[in-house]
Order: sequence, then C-alpha cells, then structure tokens
Amino acid sequence: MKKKIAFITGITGQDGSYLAELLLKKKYKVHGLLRRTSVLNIERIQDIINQYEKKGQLNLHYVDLTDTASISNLIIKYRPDEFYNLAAMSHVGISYFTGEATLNINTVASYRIQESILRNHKRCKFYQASSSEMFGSSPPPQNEMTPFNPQSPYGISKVAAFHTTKYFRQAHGLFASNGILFNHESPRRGLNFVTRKITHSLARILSGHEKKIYLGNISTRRDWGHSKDYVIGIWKILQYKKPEDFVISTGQNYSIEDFIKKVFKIVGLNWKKFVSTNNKKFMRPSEVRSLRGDSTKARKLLKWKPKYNLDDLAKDMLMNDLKLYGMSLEHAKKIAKKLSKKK
Ligand code: NAP
Ligand code: G4F
Repeated sequence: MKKKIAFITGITGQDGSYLAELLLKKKYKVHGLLRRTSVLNIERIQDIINQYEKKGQLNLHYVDLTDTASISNLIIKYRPDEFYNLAAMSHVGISYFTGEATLNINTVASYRIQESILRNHKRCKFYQASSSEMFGSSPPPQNEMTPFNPQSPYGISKVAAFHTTKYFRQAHGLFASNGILFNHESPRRGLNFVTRKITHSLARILSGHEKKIYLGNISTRRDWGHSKDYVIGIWKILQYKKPEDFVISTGQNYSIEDFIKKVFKIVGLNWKKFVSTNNKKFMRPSEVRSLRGDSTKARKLLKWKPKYNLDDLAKDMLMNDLKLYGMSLEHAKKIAKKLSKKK
C-alpha cells in the first residue's frame, strides 16, 4: 500500500517533534517544513533525523511561511495526504509585544496554506492548531460551543485562524479541522512556559546554578495534559470520517501554585523559600483566569483519552531536567534536605 504523506509546519517545536515521531512509527512519509535560523534548531528532532532521514522517510524543507510560493511549490511537488499546521508564535506573554507578527504567522500563514491547498491539491486534509486561549474570559468548563473571548494578540490570532479553517471547510469543501487543544507540556516544552520554567529552574537551584524562581501571577488555573497524549488527538482528528472541530483536554484544572507545590514535593523542598511571585516582568496586561476543557466530543467520537495525569507529567518533566544537570532523584532529594536546613 502507498505510504501516506504528511506535511508538518512547526516540526522543530514540542508538538511537531512528537507528532513526527508518531507518524513515522505509523509508516507515513513525513515532510517537515522549517524556517531558517542563524543557529540550527533541530534538537528536538535530531533522533528522528538520524533514524529516518537517510531512508527517505523524513524530509526537511526550508520554508518561509510569509512566502506563498515556497509553500505552494512543495504542495504541488509532493501532493500530501495530510497537512498539520503547527507553526506559530506560540507564547501568549510575548504576543503582547509582537502582535502584528503574531497575526501574520498565526493567522495569515494559515490562510495562505489553506488557499494553496484549495488551488493546488484539494483532497489534502488540513489540521489547524487552535487553542483554548481563544476562550479567554469565557468561564469553564469550555467546549466546542463556548463563545470565544480572547484576551491577547495570540488569542485573537488563533480565533481568526479558527474561523479561516471553518471558512475553507464550509465555503470551499476542504477537509479542514480545528483541534482546540488545552495547555499541554512535556520535557520538550520551551523553557519560558510556566511549567517548564518551574521544573527547569528547580533543577538549576538544586545544582547550584540559581537561587530563586521569578514568576508572575500564580493564581491562574490551567488544564494541563502531556503533549505525547495530545498529538494522538491531533492525528485522530484528521482520521475522523468528516472534518470537524474538537476540544482536547484532561477536564481537570489546577493553579500555577498547585503545580509549583507538586514539583517541589517530589524532591521534598518548601517552595515558598525559593519562589518569588507577582514580578512585573511576567504579569500580563490581561489574563485568562481559568481554563478547564470539556472534551466529551473527542472522547466519544475519536475514542481519545489522555494517559498522563498532572502528577505523572510533573514527574516526567522534573526527572528530565534533573538529568540535564547530572542529578538522579535520590541525589536531588539529598541536596534538597541540605538546602532546607541551610535556610
Ligand atoms: P512550540 O514548541 O513553540 O513550537 C512552535 C513551532 O512553530 C516551532 O517549530 C517554531 O520554529 C515554529 N515557528 C514559530 N514561528 C515561526 C515562523 N515565523 N516561521 C516558521 N515556523 C515558525 O509550540 P507547541 O507547544 O509545539 O505548539 C504547537 C502549536 O499548537 C502552535 O501553533 C501552538 O500555538 C498550538 N497550541 C499549543 C498548545 C500548548 O499548550 N502547547 C495549546 C494549544 C495550541 P522554531 O523551532 O524555529 O522556533
Ligand atoms: O505557560 P504559559 O505561558 O501558558 P499560556 O499562556 O496558558 O499559553 C499556553 O497555552 C495555550 C493554550 O491555552 C497555548 F495556546 C499557548 O500556545 C501556550 O502553549 O502561562 C500559563 C499561566 C499564565 O496565566 C501566566 O500568566 O502562567 C502564568 N505565569 C505566571 N508566571 C507565567 C509566569 N507564565 C510564564 N510563561 N512565565 C512566568 O514567569
């Protein structure tokens, strides 16, 4: 049987790297579309490059998502079966400073890709990485029927891309679906998202590289899952018999403070002595106070459900960061004991 061909934008990111691994295991031919950076940024996909690139099952292409021809040429040449659009300026806090660029890459590029699919290869299925940030100030639980009330340029950009996807589906008959994913993390999470910042900084504190973690508002609540579980949801959305929009979430939410407590408890350290909160630099002009997703639709129609809970996730992330600094959990606990006595 002919191997399926998938395109992934954002393959160098957290989700892109896990999704590529999943599809390669499923025998897809994967084409990763990446941007040129002055320092090569392929850390998260180095293992799959080693394993699959020479065999021709993984191909990487430099593309600029503001350049229609660079996208269209690849679609015309390889005629993908599935197109996963994961590339984005994905940091909400930074989007307050780079609103125009955020809209350009998160919204206009999505429009550009879908228009190119429509003109050049209409039977290609399209996935848009939509976000729970779109719900903004709408109170939880949030599902596919909840109104969008975005609170950031990032949220606005994702709402516009969501509607763009619906438009190509309804007006032009594209198989175009939105996955409305709630927060998901992993050891591959970027260092400036709050969960990874906490696990990574704790490893730095224990290894003597840092004294404190400086955070913003720790009262906000998020519904956190594991990226490994969520990329299965992403794939299932495009395997569904028709294009539709799906919420992917755990259904549980916790505050940032709860997450800090969980992580510090793993090594037995009192968090209050090591965390500084409400730092201006990390406060946002408007906040999304509480996200908790109702993913009944995905669980019923896609038979999707997460394996990881927040304790598993916190442990997976912290163990990875301890390892980065040459520590086992036992060693980390010993250092924590000494630090507790010192203060
Ligand atoms: P991520 O780790 O920040 O990865 C983002 C990817 O987009 C990276 O590969 C990045 O390339 C690429 N990218 C950024 N700007 C680009 C540009 N101008 N041109 C080309 N590529 C660009 O994000 P993620 O957590 O994997 O999220 C994947 C997608 O899901 C994003 O669209 C995000 O908005 C959305 N989403 C994420 C979550 C979540 O909680 N993780 C929840 C809902 C939705 P570089 O590696 O070169 O920077
Ligand atoms: O980890 P965060 O930056 O994630 P946020 O803003 O919820 O966005 C993430 O999830 C979205 C899905 O809902 C994605 F679409 C988006 O791409 C991204 O993956 O912040 C979480 C919360 C916020 O309330 C923030 O104000 O943590 C609070 N926070 C407190 N101190 C902090 C910090 N966030 C960051 N990044 N850094 C801090 O020092």
